[in-house]
Amino acid sequence: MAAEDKDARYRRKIAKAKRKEYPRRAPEQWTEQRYAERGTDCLLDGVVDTVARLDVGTSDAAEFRARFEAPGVPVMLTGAMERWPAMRSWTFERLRTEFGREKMKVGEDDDGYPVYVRLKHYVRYLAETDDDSPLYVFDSSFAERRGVRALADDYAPPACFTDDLFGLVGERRRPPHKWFVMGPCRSGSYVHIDPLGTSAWNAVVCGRKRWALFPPCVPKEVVQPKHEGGREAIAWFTHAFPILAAAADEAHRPISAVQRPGEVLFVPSGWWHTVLNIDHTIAVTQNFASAANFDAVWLRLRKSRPKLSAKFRNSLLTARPELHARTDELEHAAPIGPPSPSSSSSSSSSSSSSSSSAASSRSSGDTAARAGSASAVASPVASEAAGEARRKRRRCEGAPTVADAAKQAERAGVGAKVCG
Ligand SMILES: O=C(O)CCC(=O)C(=O)O
Repeated sequence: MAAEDKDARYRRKIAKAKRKEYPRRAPEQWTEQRYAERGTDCLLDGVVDTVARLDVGTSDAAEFRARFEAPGVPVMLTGAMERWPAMRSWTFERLRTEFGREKMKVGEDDDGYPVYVRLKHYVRYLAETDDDSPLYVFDSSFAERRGVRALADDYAPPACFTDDLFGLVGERRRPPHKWFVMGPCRSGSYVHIDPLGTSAWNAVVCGRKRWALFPPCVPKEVVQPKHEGGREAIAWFTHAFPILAAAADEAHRPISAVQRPGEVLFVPSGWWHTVLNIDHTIAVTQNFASAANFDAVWLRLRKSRPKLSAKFRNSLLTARPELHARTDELEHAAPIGPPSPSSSSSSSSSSSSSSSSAASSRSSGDTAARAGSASAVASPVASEAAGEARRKRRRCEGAPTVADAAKQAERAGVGAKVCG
């Protein structure tokens, strides 16, 4: 094909993907805020990185569980990706040359169908785009598609995350749980809570990601205030972040981190989070159910996926009898905590449409479960205790704050870092 035709084809394909994902957005609206002109440094405005680092080379999974997973505290793991082939082979150039003809998911149309773009076109778009909040590859089925599944052999979950309870129901039945994530600077994920009470890890191979996190007790209307620019990560960081960073209630101030290549962020069950890519970024992220978030996961699953929850429970009988017994203890428990299922999770991989969100990609086929997770449960027997738990959540009592995060970080020997 002549170069001119190739060029026209590339433009047509990108325009078509954008139209499918945001049918009501005119082409000129993609750049109307002119964020690209402000440069990268602005994307780091106001960041004080207070998330603790834990070097997996000098600590073990037990330390991670005790200090971070059990109490539900975010942490950045270092030294966990050194042996990943991905660290050498996931470059934009190699992805283009080796997988250029393969398609990756960049969103969903209004009917929930995936929108795909060939990698060779996406890599060019990533390098050239001036879009305010560009299309974002967020692909949960890459490991099952013949053309790109080799990518899944290029990494392995860090040892801290080997407790993967949904694996018990089999690959075919389990909810989507791994995503290949790639996007240019300014792309990102709008504030959301991950589905089904799961926790997540997110590993960056290329580029930097800016994170803001809030504990589960912070109400939706606080973390998702009305602001200019739509439900885009870049608009949130530009308009909502500065206001929240100065919130009178310390618990409502975002906990910030800048994640660099080779770092893995642990996002505990029920935590709100939003991400802005500072550079062109490649990452992989997985959600998981473990003994630590079991109550939250079970209660969400039972409510939103009755058939799957029955299979899950069955599989626990032999594999994890103690957790099977826990489902009996939770028989009369109801999930408490943030948000109604439909409102809690509206992550946007690149835009305002909730149907095109990172969270919706994560929960495809599981829309009802796209829920705020509960990290605490109402006791089946003690309604008084449940009431107290609810009151505590409202007050964010005991929840880690920015100050706690800074202390944790200091203990881990990194202290607070000012970026940008
Ligand atoms: O890397 C990102 O954009 C964040 C992903 C995320 O928040 C999620 O998968 O829940």
